[in-house]
Amino acid sequence: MPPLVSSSLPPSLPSAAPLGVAVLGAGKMGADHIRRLDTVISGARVAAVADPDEARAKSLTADIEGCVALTDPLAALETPGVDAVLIASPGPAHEAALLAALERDLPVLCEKPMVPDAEAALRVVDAEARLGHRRISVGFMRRYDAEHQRLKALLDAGELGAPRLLHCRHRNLAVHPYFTEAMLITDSVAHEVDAARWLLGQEITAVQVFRPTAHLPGRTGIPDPQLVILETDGGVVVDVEILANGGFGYQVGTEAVCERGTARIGEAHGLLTNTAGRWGGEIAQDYLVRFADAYDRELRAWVAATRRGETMGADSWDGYAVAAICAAGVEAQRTGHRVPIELAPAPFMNGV
Ligand code: ISE
Repeated sequence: MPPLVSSSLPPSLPSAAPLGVAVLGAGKMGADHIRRLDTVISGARVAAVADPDEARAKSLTADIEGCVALTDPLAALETPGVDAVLIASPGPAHEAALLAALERDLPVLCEKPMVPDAEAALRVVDAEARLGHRRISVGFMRRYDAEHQRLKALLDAGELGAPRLLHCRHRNLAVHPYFTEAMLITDSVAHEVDAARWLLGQEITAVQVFRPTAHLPGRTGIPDPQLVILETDGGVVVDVEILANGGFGYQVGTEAVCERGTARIGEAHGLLTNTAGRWGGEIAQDYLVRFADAYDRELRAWVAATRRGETMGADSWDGYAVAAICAAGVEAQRTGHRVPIELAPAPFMNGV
């Protein structure tokens, strides 16, 4: 495989014009990105939106000048003035959209998971390698969260010595009725898988999942919470508490235990009050609120990088690695066994 270069301008982008973005998927995440691109991020405009629900696409784009609302994602990629693609459709639709974007040599920001299964992820990695330059950035937004960035800088600086353990907790208020037990790993713990690889600069080599035997199934009947143990090639153990239906709010936190100290992020956000002999604070109810700044920073970085002809953040290899590790995680969840992970040979140098 040829080494991939990351610098190649989008084929159709005139230098001073805003980056025309086609947004595929206008659900919760897509709608938030459409708003962000339209009102928060400079240097870009929403040129097309495609969603199977045409009425929804139309209502979200009614006030956006020059934006077309469509049902067909391929038609969105072909819309005049589209220079780049933001994929926010459900995971199973990602592979076709990514391959179509690569065929047209369009830069892509793809929401996580890049694709839900490892074989499909490898097909995407190979298609980008054949193209010969990087076009894909994967939207693991924690890499853009200020607290996660500070933790990474601290670990990289080595001030606390080598990391030994990461304790992670990931608690959702509630998940949709369509959420399956496997999605606890592929949709939720996927974030910790990416964050651990990125924070530590190490690869994950084995996974084990502990499910409570005495549980009160939530609305979805998912045994909740579960404990996922990841081992890395650098000898670090990462434990992840994943809670689907916590019922009180959205909490994401990590504590690194290192040779000479510990560091913790994700404790408290927002307003803290002191009154009537009590102190208290607010818990964000949702990832769109908890990580709002991270999403803003991520999109700003993507637009700027794309305008320079570059990609940023997690790449397609990271997308593949997370898919493969999560597939092993689902097997571990199903069997109760420790599952070793073997990644395919990397077709090009990657971020880890
Ligand atoms: C959701 O898709 C996300 O990406 C959230 O960040 C995560 O916390 C949640 O569990 C997922 O379902």
